[in-house]
Amino acid sequence: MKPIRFLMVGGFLGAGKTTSIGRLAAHYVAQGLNVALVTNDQAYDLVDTHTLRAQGFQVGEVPGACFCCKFDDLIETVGSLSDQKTPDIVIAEPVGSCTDLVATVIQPMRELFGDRFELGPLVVLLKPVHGKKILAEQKGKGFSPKAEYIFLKQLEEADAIAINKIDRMSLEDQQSLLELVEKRFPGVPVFGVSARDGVGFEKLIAAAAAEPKKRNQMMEMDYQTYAEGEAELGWLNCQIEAKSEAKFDLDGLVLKLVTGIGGELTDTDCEVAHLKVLGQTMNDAAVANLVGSAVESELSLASEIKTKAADVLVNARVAASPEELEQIVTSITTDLADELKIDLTVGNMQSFRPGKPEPTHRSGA
Ligand SMILES: Nc1nc2c(ncn2[C@@H]2O[C@H](COP(=O)(O)OP(=O)(O)O)[C@@H](O)[C@H]2O)c(=O)[nH]1
Ligand SMILES: [Mg+2]
Repeated sequence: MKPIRFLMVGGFLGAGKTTSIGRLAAHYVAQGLNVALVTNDQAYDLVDTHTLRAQGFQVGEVPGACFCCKFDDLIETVGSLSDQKTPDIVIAEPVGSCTDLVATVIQPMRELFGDRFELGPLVVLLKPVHGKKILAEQKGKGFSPKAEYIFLKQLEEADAIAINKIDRMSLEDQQSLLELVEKRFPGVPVFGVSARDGVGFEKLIAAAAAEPKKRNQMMEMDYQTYAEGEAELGWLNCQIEAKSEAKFDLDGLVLKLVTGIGGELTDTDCEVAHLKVLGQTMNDAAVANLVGSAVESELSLASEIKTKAADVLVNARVAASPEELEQIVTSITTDLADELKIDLTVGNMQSFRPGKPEPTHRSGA
């Protein structure tokens, strides 16, 4: 049997992985290939899974911890995607606070299941909002040095680095970021791309088709700093049931939730890594995102509908304690329910700090 090509698109929280994977998958489908996707998160109820399924893709999910700690679940999920028709390509999205993926996922897959999988390169997206500050070693608000350690380790292990969201950057900014990356990671292919509008995407497609680089040894990793950096990011996923006698604007609701929660977090000096809210009905969906405290909230998927009922999912990853995060999400939801005259019932609250990463396997070479 022909091996399944296995690709991962990595990068920090909010870098544009889900957006890129959707575009990459559409490219392979247009070539007549059978594509399946795998999402991953520390918690359950993932916005990304819904976003990619809404685009018509077959999506498996590995919730509860990152791929490296749930290696067997990843293999099983990929296996279940083959139930109907074996995919030609599987594209997996690792958790945006996860790193050391070559040693703990790609290399073990090669060693243990080399007959089933053809392992592709690790393409990592650079998130400019936080990347510029971290690479230029600027002082000021943002993440702690331990969270920045994860950001840099993700880039260090990349086979190729794609600076995403160039549609929002001047040519000068693109050039200076490119130079910072080249200086810090010499020899690694780096290019600019916009996953949203497709500019430069042919370079990402080419990078994903390339052979992974030969590694004589795995990246050095300080698991203590990694664990502490991850634990500084509070995690919250919850559901909100929205109901009203009169129809309400679904896009307005998801955007107001993100803007309200994001505003409160920024006011309390808690750096947002990624806050996303999905609102959906049987047939329609709206998604709003915030990817940093210094940027604006945005509606990334408009439903353009008014409805009397919707299911809402909130996924927040923020440099804040889970208690603080939960309190802010709950109080903003209560305020919005009053303001918009909608019943908003919060349920299935999961809020925590990610536990210490304990990979199932870690390859030495
Ligand atoms: N302007 C712009 N926004 C983008 C681009 N790619 C992704 N985004 C937005 O960035 C946010 C996070 O994207 P997402 O794909 O969910 O990031 P992930 O957390 O890495 O999976 C969303 O609002 C996207 O619409 C891009 O190329 N340009
Ligand atoms: Mg994502």
